[in-house]
Amino acid sequence: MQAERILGGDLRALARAATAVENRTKEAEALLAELFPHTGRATIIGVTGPPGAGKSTLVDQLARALRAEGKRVGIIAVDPSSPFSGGAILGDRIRMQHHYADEGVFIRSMATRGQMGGLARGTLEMAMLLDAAGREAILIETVGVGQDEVEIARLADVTVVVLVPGMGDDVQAIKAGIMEIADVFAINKSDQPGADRLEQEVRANLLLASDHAKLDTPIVRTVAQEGKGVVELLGAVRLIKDKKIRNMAGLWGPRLCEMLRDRLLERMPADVIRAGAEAVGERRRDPFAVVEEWLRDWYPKPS
Ligand SMILES: Nc1nc2c(ncn2[C@@H]2O[C@H](COP(=O)(O)OP(=O)(O)OP(=O)(O)O)[C@@H](O)[C@H]2O)c(=O)[nH]1
Ligand SMILES: [Mg+2]
Repeated sequence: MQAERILGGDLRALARAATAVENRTKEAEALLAELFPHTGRATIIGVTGPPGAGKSTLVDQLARALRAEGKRVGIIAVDPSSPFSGGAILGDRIRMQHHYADEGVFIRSMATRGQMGGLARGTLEMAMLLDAAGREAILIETVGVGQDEVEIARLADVTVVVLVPGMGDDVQAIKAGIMEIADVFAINKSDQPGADRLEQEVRANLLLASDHAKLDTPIVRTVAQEGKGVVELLGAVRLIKDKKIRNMAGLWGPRLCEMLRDRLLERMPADVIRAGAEAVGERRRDPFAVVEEWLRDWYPKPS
């Protein structure tokens, strides 16, 4: 019933479902199961980068560009609840408010629940909901600092890493984490000095990457506040998506692997794992026997 309304584009049903997904209710799980056959169509674009780089402004502009093409958009703002970003979501809400009158843009935020990987899972489920609801493009904003953000970036079909001029040393600092997940770089605030230098630095970093395909990573300059470079950015995102689809035979494989693994592990009580590790650590048992026992006890073969 609710699923039908969501598939039909009912906004109130979607908003209610989004809240249920955010709160991880049993109903949400049942609903997502029902909606699942209708997922896999949306383009999921991750936008990540350091605090204040202009991610929200850029997401807002991308949403506008997509709306201009008549596409329906979903935005997920991930709040890592870090001390840096207190109030970031509120700020985003205010900045993005002009979309609220437009039913073609649906905005939701996700907050950390404290458990490892939980944020990534919740975000994937929210994206699945929006996908089923007919949002052709889903934009996910995360602050690119921690592990959660790297995982969320992996959920996206295409990940845009937003950098800004004048943060030379920071490129070094964040390189390990987000340089490698970038499919496209946006050098935002290109109205400020230092864009040339930053582009050179990013290129130099790409040369060091072990993955040679990374050498072709597009670098697009943007001035998000003025909407400059946004159409070019969207073009680069689409090219990357097409390329990935050709090379990887679909983008959902790895994502679903993660999801299934996640679900499976969730069924395994943490204290059982801990007790097993302890027994192995004390050399009372060997690791192979412990795993065999787990498989027997927790994942029995259907008889
Ligand atoms: N000069 C200049 N300022 C910009 C540009 N894009 C965004 N800004 C400003 O930069 C500030 C931060 O922008 P946000 O879009 O909130 O940045 P963010 O990366 O989403 O920030 P957090 O979510 O808090 O990490 C705002 O005051 C924007 O108006 C740009 O291209 N040029
Ligand atoms: Mg923001």
